[in-house]
Amino acid sequence: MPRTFRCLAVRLTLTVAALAAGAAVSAETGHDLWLRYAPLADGAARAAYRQSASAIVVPLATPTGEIVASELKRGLTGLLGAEIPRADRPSSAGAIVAGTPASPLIAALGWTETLARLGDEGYVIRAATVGGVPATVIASKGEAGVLYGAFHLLRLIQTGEPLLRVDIAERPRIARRLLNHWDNLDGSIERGYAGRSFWWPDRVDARVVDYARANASIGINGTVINSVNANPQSLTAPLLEKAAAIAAMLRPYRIRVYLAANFSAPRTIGGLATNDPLDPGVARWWRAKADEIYRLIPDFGGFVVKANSEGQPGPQDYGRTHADGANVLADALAPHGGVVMWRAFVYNADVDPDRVKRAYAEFVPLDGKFRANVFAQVKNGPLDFQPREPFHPMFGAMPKTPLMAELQITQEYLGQSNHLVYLAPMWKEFLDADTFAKGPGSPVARVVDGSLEGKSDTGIAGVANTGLDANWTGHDLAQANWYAFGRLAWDPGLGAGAIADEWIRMTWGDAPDVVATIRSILLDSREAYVHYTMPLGLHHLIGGDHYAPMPENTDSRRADWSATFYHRADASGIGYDRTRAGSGGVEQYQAPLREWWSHPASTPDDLLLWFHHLPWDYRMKSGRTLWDELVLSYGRGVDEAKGLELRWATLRGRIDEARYQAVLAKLRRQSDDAKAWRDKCVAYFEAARTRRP
Ligand code: GCW
Repeated sequence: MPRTFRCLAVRLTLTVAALAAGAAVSAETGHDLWLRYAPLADGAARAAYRQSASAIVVPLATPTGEIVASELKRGLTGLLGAEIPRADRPSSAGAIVAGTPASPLIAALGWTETLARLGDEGYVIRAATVGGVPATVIASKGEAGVLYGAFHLLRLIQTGEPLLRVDIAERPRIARRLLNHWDNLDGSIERGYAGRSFWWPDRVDARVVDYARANASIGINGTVINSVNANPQSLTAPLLEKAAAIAAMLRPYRIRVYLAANFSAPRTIGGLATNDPLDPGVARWWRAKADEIYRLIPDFGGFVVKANSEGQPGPQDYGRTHADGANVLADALAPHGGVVMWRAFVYNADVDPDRVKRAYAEFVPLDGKFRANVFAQVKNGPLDFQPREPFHPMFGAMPKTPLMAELQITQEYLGQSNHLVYLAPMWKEFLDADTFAKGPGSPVARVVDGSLEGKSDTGIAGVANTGLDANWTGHDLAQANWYAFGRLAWDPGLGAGAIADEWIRMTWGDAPDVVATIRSILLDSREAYVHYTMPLGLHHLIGGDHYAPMPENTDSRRADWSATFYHRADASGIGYDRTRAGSGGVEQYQAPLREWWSHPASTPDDLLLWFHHLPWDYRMKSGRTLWDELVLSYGRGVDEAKGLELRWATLRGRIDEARYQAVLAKLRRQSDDAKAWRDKCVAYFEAARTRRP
């Protein structure tokens, strides 16, 4: 066939394929996230589900019950392409019944014991006979569980799971599943790459409702609505009233509001002469402030505090400890049931020459000194949200203190909203990492969920990647990270691939080839990013924007904001020596990790230069020299980034054109940026390697 005809034929085939895909190719903005409820493509499946969805019965006359009913209606109507009516009781086969044992319909099922075991947020979804007719029941002891169960049921349909003989029992493994918004009161967002804030300075109501729905659908039950670099004004009466109005909107979705508090509030907004946590007047001030907050927000969650970190005020300004500081706030909140999440993101230079050792050095000696309602909030790694870090050694080292894990959904150091990096594999690496705190089989996930050390209050926080951009997250594929965070917070045992599958089916469609292609793109993206930015355990090769490669960065303000401080590349070699001969960072890990990571041969390649400074001709496990391996990795990353783009290009006509093009443009940029990373880093290290000492 002559070339022009061949092109025409290909184009025609594509058009026909696009038409066949029908609704799937209509323009989409991404606003609907994974709650698009697009009609199921498979007519037989639609018909089968309609048999199981003849009516919606929600005997729960509360705001949450109303949300459950309207979400089921919206979801089922969209997915099944027919109006599903609401009813007071099931009258024909196939009703969907959702409620708590407060309703006689649910109480009559005799499930009380099971529901008690699953708690207020847990639920069952089961086929049962209700009022004499076969039904699918969503039941929970609490309203939150009914809400979560309703979203789960919709997810079953969205992902093509059969409802016949359904028998599901779920409960969250972690109690507090929070988003942290680094939103400033002027509407800007620190490290936000998807537009301005929807809380400040003025609440954007339509956004807030959809935000609440999205979070409820993945089990998020709390949100910190202002930045940890907290403006003390956040705790003044007018802003507390704004917070209360937000809390009122989120409450029926079972999301509690928390606030970031500035430790200097007693002085700056209270007019006191000091913030000294041991001063009785300061303690009184915090108690009165807590009382005021709870009058406005009866279910207020508590405070997150960044103290004595990056210039923020804190108890050390008065010669007091982090425990003294946390406890004064904790005592004020305790009568109301609130908690303090005291951040362990501290790295004061006088504590230790190695930045990654400082938080452990300051906090671990305080284990047992915090009030029961204090969490230490600890980032996944000891540096700062790098593309790859070993887990933070505080996990497993503070058996008496609840530790709230802090993950970053916004991709500050991971390409921001330009690069696709699906974060679930990275978070799984963290959650599955064995701390050896109680011998082998002591993963971080079991520290965080409390089971390893018998902790009752548990939590995990994700720094949000949302903003006012039409698609919420800037990059359409970054929505997957918000989704994955919620799913892992609910159950850290879920797999990154399984979560990706769910998200893709709900967000893009369920044609097997589409799912497989997007899945492979997502799952390969994190390792690709590591390869072309910071391979072999290198870290912090950036400047102040935390985006572009800047291995030459030597920051005059602080050595530990530099790149050279970490890679230490010169003619003798490259990497940060954290063995006993170096900074001794390995000592903060339990045996046998500290032994393994003391020797290059027993350190995994992908953390090699995190723990070791090695000569360029060091022989890697592959047989190659370190230098060759490094260059290879940069090149591989570039190829992999290109591969993401090429695989995406095969989706043309298989998904809606608007999002197809938007993502393609981002992946092209990513592919170009990957080359820039490779070229800059390889040239820089080559020069360092060959420079005469
Ligand atoms: O990652 C760093 C960021 C800061 C941030 C800080 C923190 C909110 O560069 O922007 O401040 O961490 O976590 O406190």
